[in-house]
Amino acid sequence: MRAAAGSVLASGLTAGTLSCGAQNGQTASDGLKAADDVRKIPTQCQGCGANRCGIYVYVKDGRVWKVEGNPKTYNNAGTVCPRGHAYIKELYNPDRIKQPLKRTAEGKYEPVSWEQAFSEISAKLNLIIMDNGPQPVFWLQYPMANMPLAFRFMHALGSPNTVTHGSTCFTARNAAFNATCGGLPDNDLKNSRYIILVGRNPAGGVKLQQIRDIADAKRQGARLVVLDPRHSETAAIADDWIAVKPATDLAFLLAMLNVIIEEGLYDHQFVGEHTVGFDSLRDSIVTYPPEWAEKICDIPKETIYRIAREFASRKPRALIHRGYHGGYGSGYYNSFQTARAVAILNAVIGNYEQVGGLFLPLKPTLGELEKGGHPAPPIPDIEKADGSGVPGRYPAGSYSDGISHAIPELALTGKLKAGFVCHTNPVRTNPNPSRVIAGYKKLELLVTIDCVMSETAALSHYVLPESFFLERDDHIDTVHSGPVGQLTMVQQVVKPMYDTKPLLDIITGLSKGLGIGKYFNFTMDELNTLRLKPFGVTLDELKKEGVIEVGPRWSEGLLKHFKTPSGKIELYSSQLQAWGLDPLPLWQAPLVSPAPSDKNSFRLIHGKQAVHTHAMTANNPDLMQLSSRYDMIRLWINRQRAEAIGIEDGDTVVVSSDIGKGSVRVRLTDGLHPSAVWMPSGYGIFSKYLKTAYGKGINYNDFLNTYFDPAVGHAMCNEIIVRVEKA
Ligand SMILES: Nc1nc2c(c(=O)[nH]1)N[C@H]1C(S)=C(S)[C@@H](COP(=O)(O)OP(=O)(O)OC[C@H]3O[C@@H](n4cnc5c(=O)[nH]c(N)nc54)[C@H](O)[C@@H]3O)O[C@H]1N2
Ligand SMILES: Nc1nc2c(c(=O)[nH]1)N[C@H]1C(S)=C(S)[C@@H](COP(=O)(O)OP(=O)(O)OC[C@H]3O[C@@H](n4cnc5c(=O)[nH]c(N)nc54)[C@H](O)[C@@H]3O)O[C@H]1N2
Ligand SMILES: [Mo]
Repeated sequence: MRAAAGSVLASGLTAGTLSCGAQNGQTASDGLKAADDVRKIPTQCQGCGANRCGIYVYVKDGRVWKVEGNPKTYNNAGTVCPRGHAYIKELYNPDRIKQPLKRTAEGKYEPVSWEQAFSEISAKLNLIIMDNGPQPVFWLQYPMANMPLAFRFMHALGSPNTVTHGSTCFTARNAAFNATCGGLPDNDLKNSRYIILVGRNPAGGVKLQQIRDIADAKRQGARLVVLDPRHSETAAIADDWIAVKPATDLAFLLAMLNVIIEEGLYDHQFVGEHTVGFDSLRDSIVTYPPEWAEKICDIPKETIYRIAREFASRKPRALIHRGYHGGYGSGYYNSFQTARAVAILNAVIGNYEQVGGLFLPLKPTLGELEKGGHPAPPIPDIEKADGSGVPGRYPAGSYSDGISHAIPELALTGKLKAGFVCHTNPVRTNPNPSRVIAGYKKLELLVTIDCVMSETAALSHYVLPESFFLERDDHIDTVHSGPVGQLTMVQQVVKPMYDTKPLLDIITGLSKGLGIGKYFNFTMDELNTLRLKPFGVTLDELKKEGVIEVGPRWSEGLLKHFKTPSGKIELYSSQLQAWGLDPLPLWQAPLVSPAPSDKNSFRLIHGKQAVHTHAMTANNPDLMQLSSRYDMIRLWINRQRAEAIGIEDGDTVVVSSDIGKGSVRVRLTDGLHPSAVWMPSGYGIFSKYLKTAYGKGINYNDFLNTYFDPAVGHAMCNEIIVRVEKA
């Protein structure tokens, strides 16, 4: 199935400039008058958690005016995506929280002083800990640069329950790479000559550097192959768009392995020297020839043979991208196995630590607070309440990420009683909202730290407003990915507009009444100065430059020892075997499938649009205006399937699953596998405090049951069957 380009929207690299000045009738192209007071301050964009781009923010006559990319940052190299341009304007969004809030008995919110909020929260938490110990306390946070502050706070209280959003995003992928090569590799896209993306769409799930690298590689003659049931923005520039049936990539990949091994196309020397378990893999893979796979993944066997041979013939400068969310981050029952197959395919062609292949990035190690006389609290030696990384529960799950969508379940059973939610919005971004709401409501104490009244904030006992990123300094960040070790930081650009505080001040304020004040007796400048010590860089220098490269820089062949039990890449994993999991990648059918006899039955899949971040930018007036102007809030449906049930382009349909129902307009397209409907993931805000976003569109989580993958604990967020009917 090959179709006309299905993308309606600009990809990340083609956004125009939206400036805050435009609100005042100015535009970015207006010339500067000599009398204007203009300052240009480097900081790090917070418009998403994925890129952390280095930016310059311009302040004109005291008002934030516009943003530019910092050319020195690896992740964006001088560019800014549409969200980055618009996000600075959130500073002036009238929906921001302007002072700490406390929920009243009637469910309304009244302003309270910081002192009152701190003393009431710590008094309540002290009682909960006195009765139950610290185990039922959790902290959930999108792991931005400030995450170490949360770890310190929770460890000081004695709780191991620090959790990230990972189980709804990437934990299946991470677990598989950890088991295979002992870490999460990066992709040397730029130097690759054959790039396969499996459910990865860097032009929609934006990574600016990756799009640039793919474009560079293509200019050098690389072939780009995109496996995606949908004609994504990246499929639009691919040499091959493989419209795989969703949830069945594993069959395609196993068959590729079969061809490469059976035909002897693998890198014999690399496999012999750097991997374990090849013989077992060869014995088991014989059951998965392309003739077997084509019936499952809906791609002709000839295509599978061709892609396998082309991929192997370009070795070692060929790669399957490590992936992110859409393909196998947390989507399916077989995501862990799918990610294992990806990791192993890269290994058999010997591309690890090779130019044009995968490499384990070298992150700079920041200096320690302890060295400055601030001892760390002991790390509690207790299992996590959610069972992540615990044998017999979710053995391959990540102990450091935890399982975010288990929190409401643990609250319902009383295992968690109190918690902090910071910079994340589980009530909108976790599966099964009514269950999530029930769980969070059951907590004896819920404190949300956000800049706006998210759905989660709107359920909390206390809402503590963090200063917007342009109003604060954060913990220094190491560059998120890539071959270079860089430091960047969120730096204050303007003074706080309201009675808000940066996270360190919030935690310090809470710590006093909790008897753990001794762990928070430093300022952010003192902390950041200590963090910089090993590099011979001063805080002033970093603040002036915005980004500084401190090494180490990855180069080919650096790594000789993988952090696995054998020290090699584990094609067969004895660790997985010991945990009672499949030690080799084996076919696993998806958990649910559309009803074959029901013409209205589809799998619901979803994805990012370049102009929105998760559920957090729908309330941005500029970005929401783009959604309206380009009519982006629509459910994609395959044209023939739609016509067979009397649905026309632009019709409103009712979408229903066993747990949810909603209506939305459709977009008919040839660019989607017939078994699926595809929903943009950035809409469906139901916090009535977010006036721009409220009530626009629907969200996949409304239709998704609460699932925990048995190996990793991830959410399996594409295991959804819906009925779609004309409204
Ligand atoms: N604009 C924007 N950019 C972002 C973000 C954002 O919110 N907005 N968030 C960042 C974050 S946290 C993440 S995790 C990444 C996500 O980055 P990606 O994982 O690349 O993005 P998604 O849109 O989630 O999914 C990519 C594609 O997976 C496809 N897909 C779904 N099911 C299957 C399947 O079974 N097989 C295959 N082969 N493909 C499938 C979807 O159709 C979609 O086109 O983006 C990052 N960048
Ligand atoms: N509905 C929906 N659900 C999803 C996804 C989706 O696209 N849509 N994607 C999935 C994926 S890939 C991921 S990574 C997760 C992400 O899910 P979340 O971690 O929940 O991410 P966001 O939706 O971006 O929510 C971020 C929250 O942080 C707040 N915030 C923004 N800036 C600041 C700040 O500076 N300080 C503080 N304290 N708060 C701030 C925002 O107002 C928002 O409430 O969701 C998963 N689930
Ligand atoms: Mo994500």
